[in-house]
This record gives sequence, C-alpha cells and structure tokens, in this order.
Amino acid sequence: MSAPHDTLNLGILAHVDAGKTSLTERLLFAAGVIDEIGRVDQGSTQTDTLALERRRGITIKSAVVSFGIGDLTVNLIDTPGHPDFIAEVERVLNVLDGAVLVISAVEGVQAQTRVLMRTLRRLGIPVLIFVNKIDRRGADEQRVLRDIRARLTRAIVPMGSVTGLGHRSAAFTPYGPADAGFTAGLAETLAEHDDSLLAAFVADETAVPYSGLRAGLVSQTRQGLVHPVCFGSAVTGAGVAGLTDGIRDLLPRAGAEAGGPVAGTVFKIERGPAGEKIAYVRMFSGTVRARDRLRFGTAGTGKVTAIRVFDRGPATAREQVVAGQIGKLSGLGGIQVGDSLGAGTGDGAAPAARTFFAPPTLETVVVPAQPADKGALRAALGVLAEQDPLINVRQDDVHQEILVSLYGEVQKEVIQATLADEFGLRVGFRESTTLCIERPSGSGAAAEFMSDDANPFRATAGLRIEPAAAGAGVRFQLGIEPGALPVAFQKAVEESVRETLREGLSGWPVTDCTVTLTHSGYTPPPPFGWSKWSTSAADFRHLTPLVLMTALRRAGTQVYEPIHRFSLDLPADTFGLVLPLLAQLGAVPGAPQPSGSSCLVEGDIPAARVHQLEQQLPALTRGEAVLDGAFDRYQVVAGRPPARPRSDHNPLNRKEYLLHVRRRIAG
Ligand SMILES: Nc1nc2c(ncn2[C@@H]2O[C@H](COP(=O)(O)OP(=O)(O)OP(=O)(O)O)[C@@H](O)[C@H]2O)c(=O)[nH]1
Ligand SMILES: [Mg+2]
Repeated sequence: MSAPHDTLNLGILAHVDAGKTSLTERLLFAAGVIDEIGRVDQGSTQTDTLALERRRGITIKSAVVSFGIGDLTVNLIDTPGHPDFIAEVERVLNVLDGAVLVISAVEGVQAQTRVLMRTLRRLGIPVLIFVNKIDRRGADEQRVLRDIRARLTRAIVPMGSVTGLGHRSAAFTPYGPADAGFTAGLAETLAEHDDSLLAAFVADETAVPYSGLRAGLVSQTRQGLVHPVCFGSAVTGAGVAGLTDGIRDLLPRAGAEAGGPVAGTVFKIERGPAGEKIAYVRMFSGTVRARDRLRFGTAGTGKVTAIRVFDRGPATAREQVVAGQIGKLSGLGGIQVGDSLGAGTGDGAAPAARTFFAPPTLETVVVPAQPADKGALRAALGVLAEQDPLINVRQDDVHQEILVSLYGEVQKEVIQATLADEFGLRVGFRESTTLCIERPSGSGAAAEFMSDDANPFRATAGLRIEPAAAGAGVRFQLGIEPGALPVAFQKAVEESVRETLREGLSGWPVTDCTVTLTHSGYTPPPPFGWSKWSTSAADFRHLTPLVLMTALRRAGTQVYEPIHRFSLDLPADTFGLVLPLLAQLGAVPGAPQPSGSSCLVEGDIPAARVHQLEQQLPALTRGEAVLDGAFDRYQVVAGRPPARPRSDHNPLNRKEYLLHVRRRIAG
C-alpha cells in the first residue's frame, strides 16, 4: 500500500521578516485550505500560533501545514528566520524534500540568507528562490538578481519578469518558450552541468528544443544544481500562482516505500493538553500503525497510542502514517528531537549527531526569583532541553549556579516567557557571556588497566584523542577488535567521552576531534548469576573521564572564540566616527563601499563585541545605521586564553574526581 497522493515535504526558509509566514498563509489560501488570509501583524496566521509569536510578530518555532496542488500533497514547514532560533531550522533540514528560500525584493540577500543557502547547497537540498515584497517601495528586480549571483550562487534561472515594481499593482509574468532571452539564458546555465547540452548549444544556439531545456531544468533543480527564481508578493498575492507551479513541477517528491522497514526522523516535540509528548515524525520508509511498538533513538521503545497525519489541512486522527508523510505520534514517552524511528536503531548504532549550523555562542546564568525554586528550575530546563537539544543546561558547582547556552538575547525572552507560562517559574538572567570552544592542538593517548593499583575501577580503558576538521564535532570510534567489548560497555564509554568533553582544559567544550577506544578489558560475570567482582557499565563510566583527560592534557588544546561577519550600512559622513569604534571593539572592517549618501562596510568582529557595537552605533550615526551579521567561524584567541570555571569534580584533578565518584556511589 502506498500514500494516497505523492507528497512533498517543503521547508520555507529566510532571513527574519522576509515574509515566510505571510507566504505560507497565501499558499494555504490559494489551495483552498483557509477562506481568509491571516496577518502576522494581527496575530491571526495559521503557523504563528504561540502567544509569544503573536505578541512579537515573529516566528519562534517551526510549524507544519498541509495543502494540495492537484495530485500533490505539500507538507509545508514554516521556520523562524531570527538567528536566535536557528536550531529550529537545523532539525527541519533532515526531513525536507525541497525548500523555498524567500528573499525580500527591498533588502535583498541578508546575512542569514547566506548562512541558509550555504547549508542548503551543502546538503544538496533542491531550492526554489522566491523574491518577495515586489509591491514595496524600493523593490528592485535587477539589483536582487545581481545580489543573488554575487553573494549566493550563479546557478539561478529567473523564471519571469516583473511589472509595476514597488506598487500594489506589481505583477509577475512567467517566461515561456517564445522568450528568446529566457531560453538562451536557461541553456547556458544548464550547460554548466550538462556536456551534451553544451555541445549542442555551441553548435547551434537554437537547435535545443524547449522540451529538452524544460526537462533539463526539472532534473537539475531536483538535484539541487540550479535554482529557479520566482517573484511576487505575499501581501497582494502576485506571483503566488507561479510559485505554486514551480513547487508542483520542479521540486522532487518524497520517495514512498510504504512496505519497507520502518524508518523516520523526529524533528519536533510538542506537549499535549495533559502534558504528554507528541512527536512530529517524517516517515522515510514503512508504515506505523496505532498500537505498534516502536524503537527510537539509541535505546528507547514505546507503544504508539494515537496518530495524526497532515493531509491537506490540519493533522487529523488516522490509523496509520506511511512513508513520505508527516505524522504526530502520541505515547512515546522518552522520545527526543533528532531521534530516528525504526528497526535500524536501538542496536547500539548511535545516530550520527548531524549539526549543520554553528552551536550557540553565548551562555548565561539563569536565576530563579525565588531561591527555593532552584530544583524546579533545573527540572523545567531539562524538559525544555528535551524539546530543544541545543539548549545546553550546565551546573556550575563552584558558584552553585545554573547556566544555559544561547544564540542571542531574544532567545532569553522566549525561555523566560516559556518558564513563566508553562512551569509557573519566574526567572531573571545574568548578562550573557561568550561561549568559546577548545580544539585539541595535537594528538594524545592514555590508558589505565584493571591491574594498575591506582585504578579503583574494574575496567581497562585506553583512549586516543586527535584533531578533526573544523565543524566535525566529536566523533567516537572503536580501535579494538569488534566484539571485544559488550555493546553496553562501549556505549557507557562513548556517553562518558561526550559528557567529559563538555569541559576541556580551560573549561570550554572540546569539539572537532576524534576519540578512539584503543584498549579495553573487563571481568565477565560467572557462568550462572552475578558477582560483585564482575565489571559493570558504571566502572567504564567512571574510568573513562580520567583516561580521557590525561590523553587530552597530553594533546593540549587551543581556545577559539566565535567571530561574526557583519555588514553595516551607514550615512557616508559618519564613517569617520564609526571607524575608531570598530577598531576599539577588535573588528576588522573591509574597504567602505560608497553608494549615494550612504556607505556599506563589511568585516569581521568577535561575537563578544556585537552587543556593544549595537548599543553604541545609534549615537554615532543619528540612528540611521543598519547592522546585519551572522556567525562566520571560530578563531584562535590571541594571547592568554579566557578560562571558564570548571566543575569542582573535573577529572583533571584526580583526587577530587575520585572523591566525587565515591560520594555519588555511596549516595
Ligand atoms: N509589503 C509587503 N509586506 C510583506 C510582504 N510579505 C510580508 N510582509 C510583511 O513583512 C513583515 C514580516 O512578515 P512575516 O511573514 O512575519 O515574515 P517571516 O519571514 O515569517 O518572519 P520570521 O518568521 O519572524 O522570520 C510583516 O509585517 C508582513 O506583513 C509582501 O510581500 N509585501
Ligand atoms: Mg514567520
């Protein structure tokens, strides 16, 4: 049995305020799913449903809606554009068949647009570009196209022309086979990836039939090699028909193996009215039925109690969800965002933690208004972290404080409001500090054997740590004979490695490294029963931090700080005033590019200084400066690296650590 219709799981992505949610509303209206178009500014849209989203007029969480275009069912995922909520975009990327990247016809390519497009291209996700807001004053078709070619990609195909730019009457007219300029440009762009087309085109420009060009466009768009560009307005509805055609004809459809083994990915968790977990899963293969027992994540299992499926409207109760579809599953208590579903999991093969964007670069202390609420706060943050794996919660034992990692200041407000609304907890925040990372500077190894007198645990472990490529994260691998160590023990070592690397030699998280298990040994239980002399997973969990920290100390680490790429648009006559400020904040600006009475400066600035720049710019520029920026890379901190307070039982201090373990075992 297969899905009733072909399905396309479509992400809608853009810089903040480009018009994603408004466009979503338009598409739903055009498809007849809603009779009235909601407005972001009035808090009446289908996808901005949280109280906070309606109050602020921005999207915070990704949301799914579904509509039909002919025989195609589109599940559209509206995502937030604000960089503080990039984690929401991150987890959606795993489940998309294609994406629409929205760009404002007035603002053009913005910092987040570049970050998103780079990632979409790296992942090979097919992308249509929609240039929105052609009705707004200042909209400029040619400038946006130049901007896209210069800053995103040259592999674009403008699909039509715009009339009445900057007016409510602005309209989009698709090109057809008779537009010679269009067909020539199309042939030239397609020829970049198609040698036979290139040869035919060079021999005789008019010899390639339009049907061949069209087939090439479909094929190359579906492979993510070229990106068609449509224009329109989410407010007036102009160009929405052209976009709908593009979604139907140019993007690939979900492969649907309804009979295959169950495989799916959880990309969102929601709490139901009774606080129960509801997991949004995109099915890649197989069929899940109500009352099925499922495996998920590394070791979870549970029984599905109810299923809702998105099928041309709100999710409705169904008996099953099949390959290609998005379903909401109830009943799986321990499930988490990022978990994969199905038989391929749960056998010890941990799913590769894929991260596409930079991790949070800020950290702040959360302070409960009532000191007695500390325990409740820790529990509540734990629940939030479950919905949002990038909310890293950390306990600073030295100062008895709770810290969370963050992408930005708006995210603070969201956490504050969520804790108040959902948990009845009032909290404040200390000023955010920059979150650095450590990377090993060389490779280092260490081992402790069961026979060593100094080793109090019934386990042997040897580990090697070495640097990996930037962005690789932490990779764990076995350098021992397969089968030499039971899976449960391997898992204990790996989990402990990841936990230990949350605090490196200077107290920062250690990343971009490969850790190899080089030695292992254990005492099996006697043939019948159990003995207190045999090895347990806890022995490995306790020994691993000691061995790993010794290896890390031998490898050495370097501290890196996050650097933002900024672009600053300011009145030309204020450049001289702003330059000294940039220098003082450690920014490295490029040459200013004048345009009329304003000038554009692009450059690098330590993330730690962005907030100061934002605060001081208005006074120097009559409030006219427009600052835009996004995380670009990590850079070695010059001079003495900043240190972060380590927990008091950090395994660097062997004695403290062993006392801590003993207390934990006793307690
Ligand atoms: N004139 C005009 N305004 C638009 C258009 N599309 C969106 N807007 C306005 O732009 C603002 C932002 O629109 P949203 O739809 O919330 O943008 P978004 O991309 O969803 O924003 P985030 O989800 O917060 O990133 C709102 O005030 C919209 O009314 C358009 O085509 N023309
Ligand atoms: Mg939105």
